[in-house]
Amino acid sequence: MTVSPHVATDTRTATIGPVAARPYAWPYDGAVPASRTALICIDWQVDFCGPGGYVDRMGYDIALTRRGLGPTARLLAHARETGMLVIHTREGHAPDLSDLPANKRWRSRQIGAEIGSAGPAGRILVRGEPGWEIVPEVAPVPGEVLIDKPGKGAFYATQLDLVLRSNGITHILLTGITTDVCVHTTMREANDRGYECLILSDCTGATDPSNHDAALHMVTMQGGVFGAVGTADAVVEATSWSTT
Ligand code: C5J
Repeated sequence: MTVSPHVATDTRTATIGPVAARPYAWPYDGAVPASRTALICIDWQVDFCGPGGYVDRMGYDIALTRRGLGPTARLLAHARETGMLVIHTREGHAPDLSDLPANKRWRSRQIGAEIGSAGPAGRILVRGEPGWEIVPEVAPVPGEVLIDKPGKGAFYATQLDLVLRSNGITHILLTGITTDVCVHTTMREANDRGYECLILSDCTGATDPSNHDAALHMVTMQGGVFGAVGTADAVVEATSWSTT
């Protein structure tokens, strides 16, 4: 994991909100400085959206998981311009598979894409392999945070919470794949820790469109049980600047 100082390079400061979202205009507290906001890009790896990767090997359509790449690239540019903390996550296991639970390995074998086995993009879901890399469209730039995780949620067995708190982050924008698995798990984990979350519907994707829709719908229950659902354009439109 690489952490570099979160330094503003501009005399202008950006504020985000209120963002048009469901079921409430985000955030709950009206607006938030970009400096207290993190954009988390979850698992935009070849294994989840590239040819020959894990999702492809399982027989799912990678067009579904690639659908959010364009909007995410635009939102990334906005996050960099406004001074948000940008965090990228990667799901993967040590080359000796010592951090791979037996049941996760067994299940992947059932669907013909055993984690750790050799595939067209290298060993499936193994750190350091071509399939584990983030795709070029949304690749990290120097200074951005990288979180390597063995599970679905980005908080489990990682330093994510420490990084967020050390940088004064209170609000989180979520992009990535897949909507119903790693993005949702991370949103739930973040929400339970008190972070105010917005998931971007156009910056996510699932291996099954109805799962994508259902995952987003779940967020809107109970007045926004895990946060709210918005879009990249709505975040950009809700950004204002002031000069200090
Ligand atoms: C999955 C992920 N779907 N990144 N991982 O196994 O959502």
